[in-house]
Amino acid sequence: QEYTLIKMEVVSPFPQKLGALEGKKVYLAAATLRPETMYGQTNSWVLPDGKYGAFEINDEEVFILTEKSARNLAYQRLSRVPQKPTCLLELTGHDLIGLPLRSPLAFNDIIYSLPMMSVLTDKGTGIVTSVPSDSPDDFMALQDLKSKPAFRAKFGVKDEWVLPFEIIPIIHHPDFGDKSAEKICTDMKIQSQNDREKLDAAKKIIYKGGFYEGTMVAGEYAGLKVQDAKNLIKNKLLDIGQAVIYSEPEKKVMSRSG
Ligand code: ZZB
Repeated sequence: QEYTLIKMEVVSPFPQKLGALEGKKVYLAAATLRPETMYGQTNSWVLPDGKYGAFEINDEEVFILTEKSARNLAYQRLSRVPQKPTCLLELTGHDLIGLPLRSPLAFNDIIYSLPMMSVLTDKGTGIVTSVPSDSPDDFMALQDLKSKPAFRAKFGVKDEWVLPFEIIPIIHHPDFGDKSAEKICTDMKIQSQNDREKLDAAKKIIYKGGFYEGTMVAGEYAGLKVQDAKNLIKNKLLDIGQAVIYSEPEKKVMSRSG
């Protein structure tokens, strides 16, 4: 599986927990298959109890991600010491909640790192960027945080990290319109981010239509088919140094989308 790693820059000053990293360029590195949706990012997702680390990519740059993904990166020439991940700081998802981020292409200037229960720490980097316009999982997880003050309180999530963030139309989907994730979650009466079976079905449907028949309605390539815009946007992010390619060895079990 080949992902695009989006470099979501942690905005300084860092909180105490990340104090040791001050002076470096620190990024949450989010693995995505949908670089064309980056305009609509509203937050990033971490698993609260997940284990993460701050790994040196070169002399200046540090990526926060899982150890497993740091090891894979080290074999892809993305480590300060060749083939060896070096960890400056061990962290948990809880330490990352509330970090202010500046993310490539996002229309929102600053977005925040938030908890999501379905983040898998053995897939990608364990850091996920959230595009609630086009991802049913992201839509429901953001909805849960918006509609349940107790859920925010449980993880120390401040209102201003969540409530101001609206769904941004990015892709026109032939069957589901400009906010396809919201539409399909409503149509399928999905209740929460834990509605696993329905969310997997919704994701499959949205993926297909969005990719094969979707049209960009935002950003530099508005008007283009998603199929045509995808690689242009991905290559642009790579060219300007705001993303890198990350490959993951195939697992025995296929990923949910096949
Ligand atoms: C932004 C985005 C926008 C995504 C969208 C999807 C969609 P797959 O096919 O199962 O491999 N993802 C990445 N890593 C993780 C993880 N560790 N745990 C949970 N989710 C993760 O799915 C790849 C997608 O799953 C990635 O692409 C990422 O979310 C998420 F509009 O990035 B995506 C219909 C989906 N739309």
